[in-house]
Amino acid sequence: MANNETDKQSKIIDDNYLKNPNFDFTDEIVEKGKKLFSQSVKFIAGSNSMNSLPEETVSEIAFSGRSNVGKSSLINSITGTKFTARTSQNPGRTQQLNFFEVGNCQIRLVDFPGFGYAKASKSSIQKWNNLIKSYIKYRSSLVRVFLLIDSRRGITNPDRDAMEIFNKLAVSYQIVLTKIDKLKSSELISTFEGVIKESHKNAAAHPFIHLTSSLKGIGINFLRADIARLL
Ligand SMILES: Nc1nc2c(ncn2[C@@H]2O[C@H](COP(=O)(O)OP(=O)(O)OP(=O)(O)O)[C@@H](O)[C@H]2O)c(=O)[nH]1
Ligand SMILES: [Mg+2]
Repeated sequence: MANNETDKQSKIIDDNYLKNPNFDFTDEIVEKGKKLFSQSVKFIAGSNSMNSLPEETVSEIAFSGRSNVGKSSLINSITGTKFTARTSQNPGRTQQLNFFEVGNCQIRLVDFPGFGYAKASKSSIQKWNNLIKSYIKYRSSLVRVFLLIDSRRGITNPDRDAMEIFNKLAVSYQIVLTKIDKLKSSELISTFEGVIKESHKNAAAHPFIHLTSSLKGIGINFLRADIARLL
């Protein structure tokens, strides 16, 4: 992307954070986020059934969204590691709930399988969806769900289905736009505005929407800060 495009994009990001009435990232909370994720991160469990989940001893933050939206990449970016969560060009890489523990059992990040992955068999899609639903419904240590939306597409029907489930279960979720490095600034503005408008109609949606690029490291410190707030 040309440099002036990058500058324009940086301006949109500044405006998103600085002019948003829900902006409340102090230097202190940003530092707390950085410090949290300067610690080591380890994979502790991969679960494909409710019976095999790790014990609920630590608060958990889940990363949900369509297949290939960039969930595993975002976890790697937040934790500052390249290979903590496995990523792939091919949708359907993550096939179970993967749990990563940060620091000395301070918080866990949970990498979800993607929903809406057409190539998987119907029975495995059903199984993953049921597992995700049960996990969200019954996991009392779950403190926040991030719903990742590909900024090139904006909110699509599978995302709407997920939002409806979160609303029904009264699970607090927060939208994160991913891969913003792939958009021109004009496209980013129009997607962003559309997403804000639609998300405000959803009771359980957190009013602050993150703009991120795992590739370029954009928006990652604010995500770290929002996670650190939940400790
Ligand atoms: N340009 C760009 N590509 C990205 C970004 N984040 C992820 N990708 C690419 O998108 C593809 C999918 O990324 P993953 O992180 O594996 O996506 P996922 O949501 O975990 O996918 P599933 O596990 O299949 O549900 C990979 O080829 C990544 O390199 C980003 O910020 N910018
Ligand atoms: Mg994945």
